[in-house]
Amino acid sequence: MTKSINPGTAKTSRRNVLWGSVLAGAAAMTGAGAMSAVRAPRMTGINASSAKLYKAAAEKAVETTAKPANLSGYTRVKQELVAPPFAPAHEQVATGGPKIIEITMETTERLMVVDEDTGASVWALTFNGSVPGPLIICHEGDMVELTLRNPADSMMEHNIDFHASTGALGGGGLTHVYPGEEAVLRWKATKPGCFTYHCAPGGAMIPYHVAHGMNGAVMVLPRDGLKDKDGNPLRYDSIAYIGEQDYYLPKDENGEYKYYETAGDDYADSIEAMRTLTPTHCVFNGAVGALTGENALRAKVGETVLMIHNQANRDSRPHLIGGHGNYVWEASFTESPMQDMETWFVRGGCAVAAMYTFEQPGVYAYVNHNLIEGVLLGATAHFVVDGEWDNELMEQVVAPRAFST
Ligand SMILES: [Cu+2]
Repeated sequence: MTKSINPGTAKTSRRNVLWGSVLAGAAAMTGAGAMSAVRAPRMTGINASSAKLYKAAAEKAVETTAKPANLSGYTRVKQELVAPPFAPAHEQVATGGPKIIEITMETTERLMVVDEDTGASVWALTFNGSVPGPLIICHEGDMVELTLRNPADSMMEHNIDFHASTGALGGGGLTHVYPGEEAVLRWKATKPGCFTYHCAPGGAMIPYHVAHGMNGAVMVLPRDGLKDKDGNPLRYDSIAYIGEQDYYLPKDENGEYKYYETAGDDYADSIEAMRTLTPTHCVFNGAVGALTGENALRAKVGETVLMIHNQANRDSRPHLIGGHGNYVWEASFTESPMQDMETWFVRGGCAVAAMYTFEQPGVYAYVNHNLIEGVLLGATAHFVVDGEWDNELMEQVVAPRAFST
């Protein structure tokens, strides 16, 4: 793939148009269509219908009788985003009035090894270089103000669709940035819960970017924090932010994973692999083993962990082996949490929060309890928990021994 077929390098006059996004969206479609004409001839129809959607959404956004947003009463703060599995510094209960939370993300394209054993690799399309992209945390009533930058040496155009936001394709129509461009989007967090965000640059490029890692989560906390069904406060000691990623990595005629020189080179092969709907990998945080062994998550007996599980593309069923979901917010923080669950459900295109207080030391595997995906395809993380064993809860009464018949 050369940059010349990347629509992002084509100069247009789109910025002469108010908001820019009408043509940006349309250009994205044309671009994706042009690319697919070269690499995957049957994509045109899909891209054309997506183009209509983009155009309609962006036109709605540019209807200019809209009043300017009233930003009085908001305090501006910056949130330093950090790489997963960690969470940015935040308050569990909001102090003061609503905030405008300023964040910056870069759309970074980078070659990542997905499985060292097989050499499987992917040109990951990322927010800030990680799969998943960083966790963003705000409170209901805050505004998130994102500066989205696409570095000049990128091969592709990118944008972001925040499921937590309202309007204009979740911001997808207003954040479409070509290499060398930046855009700033502000949206109000009106619904409390955990939500996916992902890149959605149009047509077949939408699943292509999402299946190459371009997704992450926002947590919108209630202003007065999390509560159980009786209204009692629930607090956590730490957050484990886990992004589940399904990859569809092309193989050669010998069954070996293919290597590509540049981001986007795998486009036609990937589309073909994606059409099988059969992932070659389901991994946590980008790669096999990203959260096991030396990279395992850590906790102590008595500590409460909030596990945030993001899956932008596909259903999942997290299960903490040896533990439970004491409180699980499968849908939103508006609903009372479900309690004492063995396995919970993450709808594809969703992020879910589950809270657990460790009661025993040891290694806990956190898996997708489709165990084929959890074990064979990679969706396993480990918590290593220190502390005192409690024989009341479990005891090996007799160690394995031969028995006489
Ligand atoms: Cu993208």
